[in-house]
Amino acid sequence: MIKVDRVELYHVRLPLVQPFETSFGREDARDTVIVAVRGGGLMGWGEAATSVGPWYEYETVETCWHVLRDFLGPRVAGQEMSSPDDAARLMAPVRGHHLAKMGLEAAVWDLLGQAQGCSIAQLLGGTRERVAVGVSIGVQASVPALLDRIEEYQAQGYNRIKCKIKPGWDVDVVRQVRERFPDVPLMVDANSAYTLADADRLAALDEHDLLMIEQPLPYDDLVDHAELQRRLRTPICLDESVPSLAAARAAVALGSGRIVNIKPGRVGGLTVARAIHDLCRENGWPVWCGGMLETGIGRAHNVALASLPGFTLPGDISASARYFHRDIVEPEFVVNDDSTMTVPTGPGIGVAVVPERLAAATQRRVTVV
Ligand code: NPQ
Ligand code: MG
Repeated sequence: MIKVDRVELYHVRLPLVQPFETSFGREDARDTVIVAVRGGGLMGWGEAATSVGPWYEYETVETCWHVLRDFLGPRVAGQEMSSPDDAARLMAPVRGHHLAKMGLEAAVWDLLGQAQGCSIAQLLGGTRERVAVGVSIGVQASVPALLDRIEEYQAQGYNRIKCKIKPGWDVDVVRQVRERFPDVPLMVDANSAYTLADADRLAALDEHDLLMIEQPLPYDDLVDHAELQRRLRTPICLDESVPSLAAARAAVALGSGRIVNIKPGRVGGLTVARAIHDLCRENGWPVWCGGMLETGIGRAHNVALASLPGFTLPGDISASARYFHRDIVEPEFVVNDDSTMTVPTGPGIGVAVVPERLAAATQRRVTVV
């Protein structure tokens, strides 16, 4: 049992080493909200991996700030926690705002892990010491630039490659990637850039032996995803279409795909993320851990989640250096030369937040008592 004395929010901005471009836009820096909870002389850390605009998710830095400061923070501050489920229960009356909820729930996981001397992977029931990882590559200026990028990442240890696609940057690009790298474990992510009217175009990807096509259709259209899956040989992986356990159940029932990308932020916490993992496992759907360009804090929670047994496909969990000149945690996350990442074993997130680096990246700060 540990009492949360206070909740602190940090709006953090870290420049990206290269801009990241998807079908929904392009960003040069990461703006996220870091959440700290103090209690029992300890400090737990979480990340609401939001962004400046409502493109990937409807949440933004401003909505996370507002909802954490005015609703979620006050519900958790001053309360006794015996398990992270207590935090999830206290936050449940707030509808939606999953990224914000994950930030605070994750901080409580870290706090309780530290108090109990357990890593978050241990608390979750993780079974792996290393998790398989890959790299997600944004839309590039040209195909040769993309091929160079892939080569660069392979040299850094990444095996599985994910390319972002959008209309005008899809079948032809994938064909050229396949010609150059015939054996690379390859997948694509459309971030909802297509409709069912593009089914033939997407079916043209079938011949390129992709691991999966991620989120081809709109985020709320499980029925069309099911229809598209019937027309494709390549497995569809759902990302944006699975914001909750209920949505995962619907997707399985409808056959809207065959794989789920689980991001603890998108689903509103590690507790729900684990429940979706369990459901998928019972139904024979492999899962993998997605990423939202998190700092080392969110990254630590992702790595812990990916140590669960159903995470049988490589995650979008890359080294800190893939995104940032310098991460705000120590040690930074690195990729091993067999395309794995080692799960931290220390208490809580198992890495230390470096106060000077956090301070240097902080745009504003507020305390919720
Ligand atoms: C995805 N992530 O799987 C997301 C998309 C995403 C690693 O491909 C700022 C800039 C925030 C880009 C959050 C990866 C973002 C972002 C999510 C991209 O769909
Ligand atoms: Mg995705």
